[in-house]
Amino acid sequence: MTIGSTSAAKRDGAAQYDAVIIGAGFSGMYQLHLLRDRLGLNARVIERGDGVGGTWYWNRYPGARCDSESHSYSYYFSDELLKEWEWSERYPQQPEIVRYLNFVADKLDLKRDIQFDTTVTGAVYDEKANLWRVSTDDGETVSAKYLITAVGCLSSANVPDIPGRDTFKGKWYHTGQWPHEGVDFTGKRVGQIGTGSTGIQAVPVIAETAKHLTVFQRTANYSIPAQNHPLSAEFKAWAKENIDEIRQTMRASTNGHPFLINERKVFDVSAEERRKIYEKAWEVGGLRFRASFNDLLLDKAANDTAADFLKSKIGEIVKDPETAKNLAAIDHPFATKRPPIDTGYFEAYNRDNVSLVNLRDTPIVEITENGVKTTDGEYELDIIVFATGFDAMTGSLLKLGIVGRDGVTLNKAWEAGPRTYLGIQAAGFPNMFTITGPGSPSVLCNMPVAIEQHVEWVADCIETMEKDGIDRIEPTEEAVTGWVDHVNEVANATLLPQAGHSWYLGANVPGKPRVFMPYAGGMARFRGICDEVAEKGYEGFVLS
Ligand code: N01
Repeated sequence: MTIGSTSAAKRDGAAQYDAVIIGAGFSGMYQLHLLRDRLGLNARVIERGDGVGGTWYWNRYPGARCDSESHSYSYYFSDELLKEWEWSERYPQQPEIVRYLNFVADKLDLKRDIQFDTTVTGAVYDEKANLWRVSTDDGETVSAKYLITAVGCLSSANVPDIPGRDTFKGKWYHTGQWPHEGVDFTGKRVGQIGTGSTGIQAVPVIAETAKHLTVFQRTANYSIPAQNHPLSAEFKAWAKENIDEIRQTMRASTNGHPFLINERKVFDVSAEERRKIYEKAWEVGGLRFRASFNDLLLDKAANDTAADFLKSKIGEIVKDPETAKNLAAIDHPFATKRPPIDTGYFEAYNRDNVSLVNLRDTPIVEITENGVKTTDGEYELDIIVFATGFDAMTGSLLKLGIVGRDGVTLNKAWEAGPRTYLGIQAAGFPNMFTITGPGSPSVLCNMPVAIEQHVEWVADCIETMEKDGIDRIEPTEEAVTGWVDHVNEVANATLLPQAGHSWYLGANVPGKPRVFMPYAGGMARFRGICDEVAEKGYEGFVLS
């Protein structure tokens, strides 16, 4: 166990806190700042890693880079932080994000209240004392009135249980648990399983040094060029001079990005004009492509036009016709799975040392001691990279060993799928807040925007409770059911559920209940709902 500073240890000698926060990524750090520095509460963060960063602390795979534009991938609660920090590229690389979060942690003096290298093993609600008893892998138990999970949505690695995996004589790695010292691919035969956002970022970088890279693709994917570049001095100055405007745009937008979705519809324009719009969006690059029209996720025929455009680009880039055909054999509407953005992904298949295996035609049978065996034969490998994603949104929460009122575990309460009110609380778990929990916009949004909203809402709620002498807050079953229904209703009004194998639905993890987890009603709308709930005296919650 490492306690950030001795002053925290002394002050916290009684091992009883006002709040325990689990996780020291974007969410946990800001929550600590607000509870400690604004409300004057005694809060401790417990963090598994030996540094801040959360998702970005663990995801050190080759090519790891954020798909949000750097000037928007920042805390916007402090102009001072925004003015002092300088991003170097349009999209920040993982090491730069970790440097940024360390800069914030140091600036706000957060580390003294973060307990690093410590894993939470259980969190049990003691109804009599109205305290959460949080135990950790170092044998300690601490108590707190408030339990705040800030464990991230994509932090529980999904390593598929492919037969024979443990017999493999080479090395294997999951992208979300990447060795800190890095992996040397020089002269190695590498196999990569998975072509989601992560895999698509990793391929071109691994290909640069590997002797050969074999990519095992189960579901073909769209990808849009990131068009990454170093930020100019003019842009950096513009971003610092227009903080209010950028903040306002991000807060008004559906996805929390610093651009709005165009209001025109796909069939409002001619086919020729549409082609020009898509070409321009392709050149601009990144997630802005999705904002070209406002009905891409609402109307399948409209979506087909974007899908056809993106598939045609694959055909233009990839020289080998068979590889191009397999890469473009995409079975879901555009953006119904999180659309990856890339730097040289499709181009990498024109290299002599990169090849594609279409697992839909020739599925993996097993992993052998020498490599990966498909129905078509064995691929001999020295290294296997699992870019196979995460047990998203619920995986990390359900590993915490949470037990609520009457001894009911969170795993039991959510056995048919997660059930929250506003993504922030579950019935039967008083004073437990789940930052960016299932039922919140989170992963459908530029994460820092979603995080700031949730963290600030929780801080305001706790402030009200402390001022008014309220002991407990918990949603009613009725409010939870209403919210779960609303989350389903807004998702079903879009094309999103049509990607039947997406992690939004939990479909990537065998046995996981199929429930559409994030809130698809838009970040701005969600913020309005949360504000209204608070203004109406926390409607839907029981305060006692
Ligand atoms: O994971 P994924 P990811 N056999 O689940 C395949 C965020 N992110 O780590 O589609 C063979 O999307 C699976 O195939 P299929 C972003 O939100 C953000 O790439 O299930 N293949 C798929 O191809 C993203 O959406 C940034 O058929 C198997 C891949 O593995 C989320 O993280 C950067 C398999 C997994 O794709 C997750 O992305 C990177 C098996 N048994 C990621 N199991 C930012 O910029 C799985 N696959 C912020």
